[in-house]
Amino acid sequence: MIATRFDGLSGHTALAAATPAAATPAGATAAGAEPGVAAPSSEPARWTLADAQALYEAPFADLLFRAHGVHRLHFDPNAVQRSRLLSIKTGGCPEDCGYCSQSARHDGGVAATKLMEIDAVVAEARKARDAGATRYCMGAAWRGPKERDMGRLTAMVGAVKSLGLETCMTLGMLTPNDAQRLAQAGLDYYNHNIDTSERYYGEVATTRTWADRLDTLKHVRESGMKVCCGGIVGMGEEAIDRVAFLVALANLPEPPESVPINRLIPIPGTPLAEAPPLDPIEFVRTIALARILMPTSMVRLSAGRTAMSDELQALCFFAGANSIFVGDTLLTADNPSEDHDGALFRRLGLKPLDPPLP
Ligand code: SAM
Ligand code: DTB
Ligand code: SF4
Repeated sequence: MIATRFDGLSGHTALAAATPAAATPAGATAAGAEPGVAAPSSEPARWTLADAQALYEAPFADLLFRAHGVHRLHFDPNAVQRSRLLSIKTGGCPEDCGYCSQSARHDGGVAATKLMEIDAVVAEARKARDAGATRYCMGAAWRGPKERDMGRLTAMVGAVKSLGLETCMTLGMLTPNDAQRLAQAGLDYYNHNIDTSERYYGEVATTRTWADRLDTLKHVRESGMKVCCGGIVGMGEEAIDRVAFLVALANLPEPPESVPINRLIPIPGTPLAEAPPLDPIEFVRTIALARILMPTSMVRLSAGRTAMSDELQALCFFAGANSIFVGDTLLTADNPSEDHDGALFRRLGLKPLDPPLP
């Protein structure tokens, strides 16, 4: 167990207020009685913005101690899942997300391709599995899938799953029927990010609303698939937007099982190309808060690692991140090399984390 000398965290008023059981080791409060949450017996726990903000703004050591304690309660802190991404349909997207290289509305966006054939996807997935990935995420630059694509997509899910990989897709907005068909095909997770706070969303994308994103998440949840939902930080938002975005996720009727946290990769030609870089300490605070608010979810250190030092990534793992994307490319942007990540795992004594059994 973690040393108890600084367990109370009571020196910081705001953090103490969010930690009613001050004598309890940080993070050791039973699930279902999460600190700072008024939890009426039959209702799901609800985080208030004020309690979450107090955690986010706490002294760094207190925040990290608390987040790491929560992390250790639910996960092996020395195990990190390796996931792999493939862009199965790139570019030419009609949406205007200000961060994205794949929008047809931005200058210099990547060239548009057609939906990949199943055999080509399976060949890539097999290579990823043989290189150690246990989760395979397939992304398409669409507003949403078209009826004519659904047959190929569902067959693709079955073929990739039969390799023994956990499967995830991100295809844009889904109707209830789309979600049910993907679920029936065996898709484990659907990724659909709320990306930022409701307040800031309109600064980032105008061709759809934050509420549209929640509709798709509802259809995914009702289909029985697991929800993968996170966002991007470093888009010029305020700290309170980062807090509000995580509170929104934690307060969903059921929090997402998977929470990707992306740090903006500035893409030339996009509206966010010149966004001021986010302070790395703020980034770690975001990861730590995600871990505390969603104790049993996978917190995925996603886009932006190429611009992060090993030390920053080590802090993110300590704060509760337990998945990364491996391989030289994400969807369209660069990612650290497998050699670099292998060395990072060795330096930090990390081992691969297998996905939990269904
Ligand atoms: N078209 C689908 C959609 O919007 O739901 C899926 C693809 S989209 C590329 C998936 C996520 O990747 C976005 O929601 C965003 O969080 C992240 N992302 C995209 N471009 C990024 C960038 N330049 N830097 C960091 N994250 C990015
Ligand atoms: C997510 O939140 N991050 C991944 C995954 N979901 C699909 C995508 C990151 C994309 C980074 C930019 C690019 O490669 O174009
Ligand atoms: Fe299209 Fe998705 Fe990129 Fe937005 S994030 S422009 S929806 S591919």
